[in-house]
Amino acid sequence: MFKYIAIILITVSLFCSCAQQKETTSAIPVILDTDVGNDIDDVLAMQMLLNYEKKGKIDLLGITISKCNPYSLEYIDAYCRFNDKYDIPLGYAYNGMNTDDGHYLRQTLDTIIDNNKILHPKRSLKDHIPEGYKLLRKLLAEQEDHSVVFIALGPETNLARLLISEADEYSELDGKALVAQKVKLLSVMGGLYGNEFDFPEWNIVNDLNAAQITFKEWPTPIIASGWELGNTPHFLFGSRRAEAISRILCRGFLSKTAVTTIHLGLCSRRASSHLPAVSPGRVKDCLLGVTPRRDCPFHPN
Ligand SMILES: [Ca+2]
Repeated sequence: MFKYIAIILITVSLFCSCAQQKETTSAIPVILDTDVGNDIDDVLAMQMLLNYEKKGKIDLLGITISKCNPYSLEYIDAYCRFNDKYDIPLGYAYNGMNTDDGHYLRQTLDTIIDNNKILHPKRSLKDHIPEGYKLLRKLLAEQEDHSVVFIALGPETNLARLLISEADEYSELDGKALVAQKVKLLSVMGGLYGNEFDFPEWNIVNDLNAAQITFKEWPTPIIASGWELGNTPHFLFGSRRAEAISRILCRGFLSKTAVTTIHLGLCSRRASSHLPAVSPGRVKDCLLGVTPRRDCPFHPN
C-alpha cells in the first residue's frame, strides 16, 4: 500500500516540477529601453509589460533609460514599486541628448493626495546607477542564447553604446557579438515609413548618430514601428474592436506607437530583415512584413 502511495507522490511531484519548469521557461525574457518623460505612451507600455510579468508571460529583466533626466530614473523606480516590482535593474544614459523635464515626471513625483505622495522613489542618480549599456551587457550575458526580446521606445542612445562596447567583466564578446548571441529580435519605435506624413521623426533625430549606428549595425532581426503605426491599430490587428479599445485607452490624442511596439515585439510571426542605414529626416521603404499572430497570448482579439 505504502509503495503505491509513494509512487503516486513521486509521480505528482514530478508532474508539478515539470509544470513549474514549463511555466518558468515559457516566460519571454524582455529588456525595455525607454525615454519615459516625453509622451505618456511609454508609461502605458511599461504598465503593459508589468502586467504581463504579473501573469508570468514575460520576465522583465531590466529597464534602461535613454532620457538623460534624473526625474525619469526616479519616476521609473517609483512606478515599478507602485506595481510591486521592487529594485528592478535600471541603467541610465549619462550625457544623453534629451535632458528636459517633460510634462509629467516632476508633476507626478510631487503630487500629493490625502497627505500622501502617490509615487515613492527609493533610488536616484546618487545611488550609482550603472551606465545603460553596461547594464545591458550584464543582463544579456546572463541570458540563454537568442532568447531576449529587446524593446526600445525612445532614442537609440543606449543601443548604440551597447553595440560599440568592448569586452568587459560581464562578457568577453564585444557589444555587437553579444547582441547577436543573446537577442532574439529588436522591436523599436522610430521613423516614418509611409507617404502620408513627412517630417523628421523625433526618436531618430534626437540622437541621429545613435540611430544610424543601431540601424546599420544591429545584428538581429528588427521590427520598426513608425510614428504613423501608432495611429493605425486597425491596420495592425485587423479589428475594429481593437481599434475602438485602443482609442478609448488613449483618449484619441496619445500616440499608441509604444504599445504597438510591444505587441509587435512579442507577437510577430516573422520579423523584418535588417533595415537600411537611417538617413536624416524621413526614413523610407523600411516597414517590412509583420504579421501579428492570432494565437499569440498577447494578441488583443
Ligand atoms: Ca518614447
